[in-house]
Amino acid sequence: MSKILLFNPRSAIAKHRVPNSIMNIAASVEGIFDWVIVDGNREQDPYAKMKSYLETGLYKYIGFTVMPGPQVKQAVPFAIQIKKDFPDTVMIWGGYFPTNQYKTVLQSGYVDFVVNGPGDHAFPNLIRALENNQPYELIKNLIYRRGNEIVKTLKEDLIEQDGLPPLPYQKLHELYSIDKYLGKTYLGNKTLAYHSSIGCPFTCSFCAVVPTYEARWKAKSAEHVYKDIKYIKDRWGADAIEFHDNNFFVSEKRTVEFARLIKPEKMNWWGMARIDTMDRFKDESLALIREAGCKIIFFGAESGNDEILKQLDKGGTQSGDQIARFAARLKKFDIIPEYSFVLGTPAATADKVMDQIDFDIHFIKKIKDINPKTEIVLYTYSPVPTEGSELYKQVLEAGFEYPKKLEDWITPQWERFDLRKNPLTPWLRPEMIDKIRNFETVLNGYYPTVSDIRLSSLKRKMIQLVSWLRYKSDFYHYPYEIKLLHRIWKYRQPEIQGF
Ligand code: B12
Ligand code: SF4
Repeated sequence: MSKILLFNPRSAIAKHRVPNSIMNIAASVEGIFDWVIVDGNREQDPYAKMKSYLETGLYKYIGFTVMPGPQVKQAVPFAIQIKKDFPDTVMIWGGYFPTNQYKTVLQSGYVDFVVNGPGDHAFPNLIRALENNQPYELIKNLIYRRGNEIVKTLKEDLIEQDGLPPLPYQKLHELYSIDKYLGKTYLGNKTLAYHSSIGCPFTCSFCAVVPTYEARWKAKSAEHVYKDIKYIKDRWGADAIEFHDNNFFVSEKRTVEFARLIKPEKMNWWGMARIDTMDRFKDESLALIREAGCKIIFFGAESGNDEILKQLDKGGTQSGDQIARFAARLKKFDIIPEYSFVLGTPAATADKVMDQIDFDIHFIKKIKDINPKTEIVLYTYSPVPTEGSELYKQVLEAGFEYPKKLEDWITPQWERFDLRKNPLTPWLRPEMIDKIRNFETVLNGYYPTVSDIRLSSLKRKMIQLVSWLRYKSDFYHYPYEIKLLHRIWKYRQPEIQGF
């Protein structure tokens, strides 16, 4: 029986996390097929490692997990090289990038199958079919080429998460020690990345989760999550948790149950949420969550402008007023809100685009006045193909186009696009991008993130002093002195380097 090689391309320079995406795929074939993981984060030369496995002639199936950005940078050249050196292998890609950019990925000619969304059933079913020379056309969640045509099979309902096989931590540990995946962060000395639910019930028009999970959400039970975490705590000493779910706090009941279970373990934790959802949580629930170790919560605030929230199809009941009120509410519970904003959405005229940016810059400063501990993460709007959404229609009408060839995604300008720092959207002029980036620099100078644990209090005070006048007088042009300090002190941006 042929074996499977699973590859997690490099996604971060340091602080590597348990590679949950590829681990889920390993779990799906555990006990059925032999597999190994090559983790690009943990290898000096990942291609050499993969080659050493492939040269044995035992590995026929190769699975890559690919999220946009740096993972594409390794995934593309390595896939090309593998197909050249080992043409009889079958190359299967999964994850957010191929799910959203499947046409370009399949037209490249060196990827044979894309798994469209969850791979927990699709992957083992596909390997079984290929291994036994059986048809794969009826397997759900697949995309593949048939001649010049691209075929998409039906989408499967979301799988009950408690029924999934456990992640093969012990086997991963034999390949790469788990201790090195438990990083020192603001939350603790050994922080575990855990994923407790998939998808999200909302349909925000700028979000890649929507085309992948189609407004569906399924979660593991609180009890299940607790047991998994307790196992890692007891076995490898994890003392903090980062929940990587798109939307951990969808259910107040599950959150409260989990908080009760985890409280005696004295672990700090972090997760992602929606403001309108959590604003409906009872005071007792918020207090319990904090007592149970939840120190900081990431929220997609997106914009203080209700018109833009509508354009972004933020759904629910989120409004600028609510965003501001909620920052004050969380202050009472000593939970740090980490608000992310999306600046640079399209508008009818260039002046309007600039006005929108100015509005949100003022709004962010207002939030900081209300609750100075609020962490701010700034993204520039980078379109994702949410077909059917009004916003995506506006994006196409404005002349925006994705690269036609897979290799183009690894050019520097598209890499910046992926990092949501410098999108190639036609309505955003250089002076607008400069304004956003310069404001971000000044803001990060005046309010350095708490998640940069290497930044001493002296350095914090120094950079605050240097940025003070600019911040207070709204003068953001050419903040070279702050940039220099950021560079010297290697200031970290949580959204790029890990939260
Ligand atoms: C952890 C994480 C990171 C970590 C990576 C750490 C690591 N382990 O390497 C860090 C913080 C570095 C990171 C960075 C970025 N990230 Co990120 N990240 C995530 C996050 C939160 C979790 C990924 C995860 O583990 N999922 C758990 C698994 C179980 O779910 P899954 O990946 O969907 O996997 C299932 C299927 O997709 C499929 N599948 C996945 N892989 C494979 C492989 C095969 C072979 C098969 C068959 C199937 C398959 O099957 C799986 C099981 O059902 C996701 C959001 C999310 N909740 O998924 C965002 C997310 C993937 N990131 C995203 C982005 C954009 C980025 C950045 C590129 C930009 C940014 N500024 O955020 C940066 C890039 C910088 C960099 N250095 O890479 C976006 C992608 C959006 C898009 N346009 O496609 C997401 C969706 C967040 C969001 N909502 O916007 N990220
Ligand atoms: S609530 Fe968050 S994860 Fe859900 S669709 Fe909107 S932006 Fe995406």
